[in-house]
Amino acid sequence: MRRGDGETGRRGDGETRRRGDWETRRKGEAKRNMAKKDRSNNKPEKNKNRQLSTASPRPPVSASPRPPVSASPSPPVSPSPSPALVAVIMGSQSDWETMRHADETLAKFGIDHECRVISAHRSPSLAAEFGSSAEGRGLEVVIAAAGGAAHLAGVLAAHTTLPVLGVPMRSEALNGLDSLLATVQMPGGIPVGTLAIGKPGAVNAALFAVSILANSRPELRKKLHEFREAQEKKIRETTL
Ligand code: RP5
Repeated sequence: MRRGDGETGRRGDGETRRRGDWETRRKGEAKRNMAKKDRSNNKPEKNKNRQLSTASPRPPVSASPRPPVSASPSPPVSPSPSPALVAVIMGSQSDWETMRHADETLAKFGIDHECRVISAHRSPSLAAEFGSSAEGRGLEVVIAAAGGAAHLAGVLAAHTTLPVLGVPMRSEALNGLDSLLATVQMPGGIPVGTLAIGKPGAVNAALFAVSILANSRPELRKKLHEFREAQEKKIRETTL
């Protein structure tokens, strides 16, 4: 027996009004339920969207291939053997004012050398090309000068087993402390011999290169001794 029928049957006319009341209540209730259903139908929709936006995969960073690092050709490193024993490499032409002291020192000792600008970050493939071919070209020592985030010496050292001497350039922002730390703090495995910041580093890198070359060249060893003696003589003769 359905609940509504039974009740109506038992309670007669008086009950009809109550049934009417009940009908009204039922309709009202149905209406409220409908409204509630509508509301709850909207809610999951909202949640669904939120869930979707969280669960949806991230848009790919970029599907397009990277543009080439540089479209313009860099001057190639000559693959032919070089008469130069030492290379003086610097990250920018602006380093020349400092690095010309390395050039002059090497010239004083009569060392064949080459000077050129190669940047680890502005011409990375040229840096790799130079480092990889240095030994084959007959170079014996590489001097690398750079300023700021000065990774040139480390990058060249990564491509060659020749001794690489780093010269930190005096930078505008941090006075060369940045260059010094970037050059000297090589993780174990790829050594860079780091000299002083600026001009003294440039001179000493050249003298260090001469010392290395002098190991197998007695005439250079002799020249180094003479250089030291002349320096000492100058100090001894100094009067104030
Ligand atoms: C380094 O950035 C160079 O070795 C140079 O010392 C420094 C500043 O270069 P520029 O902006 O003067 O070319 O790569």
